Amino acid sequence: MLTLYHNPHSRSMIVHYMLHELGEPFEIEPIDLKAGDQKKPDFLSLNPMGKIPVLRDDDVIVTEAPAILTYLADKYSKGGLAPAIDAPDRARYLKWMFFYGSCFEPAMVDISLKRDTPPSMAGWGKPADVLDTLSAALIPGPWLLGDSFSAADVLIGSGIGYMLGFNVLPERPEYVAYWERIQARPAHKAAKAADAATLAG
Ligand SMILES: N[C@@H](CCC(=O)N[C@@H](CS)C(=O)NCC(=O)O)C(=O)O
Repeated sequence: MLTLYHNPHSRSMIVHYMLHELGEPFEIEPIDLKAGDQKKPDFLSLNPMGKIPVLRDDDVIVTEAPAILTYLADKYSKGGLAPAIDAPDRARYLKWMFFYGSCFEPAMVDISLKRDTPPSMAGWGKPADVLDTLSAALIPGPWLLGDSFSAADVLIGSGIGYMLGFNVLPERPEYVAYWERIQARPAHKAAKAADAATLAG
């Protein structure tokens, strides 16, 4: 059985959405971030970083959202959400799975804090280049791999939605249209509805 340690107001919503795309049964272990559940010894034994998401797959623990999505897509999507290991698109797919943590997130922090990290020191270079790289990948779309929706869209699409919501990402038409396409997916609607029901108590 798959168990997601989850709080709807956190990055674990990316994995929650992914689980709905997969259609695989799973359980939620609620984490109260304000109460500090993520810093308690039992939780730290799963993830010493004291952060969610954490996924348990029977005896296997996976942490870090991009790693969890990569794991789930490879193990459970029967090729539906990740190109096969020898498919030509696998390289492009992996690039986006790594781009999220190594370029997208740090660039968003730079923009949010109005911080100028020297581009030659930063692995993500200039935030403007991150924005333009995303734009070029999303035109014409509909997905990062063209016509094939993949776990990379679950990851990058969720990040784009989150950052548009926080007014960190500029409202470029290609970002807004992509986020609308993600939100129109039945799995995204189902994940959102499940979180809303939990929050309503
Ligand atoms: N690099 C991690 C980031 C996880 C993360 O920052 N989680 C936040 C919630 S969005 C968290 O658990 N914060 C609680 C804390 O730092 O105490 C990933 O991609 O999974």
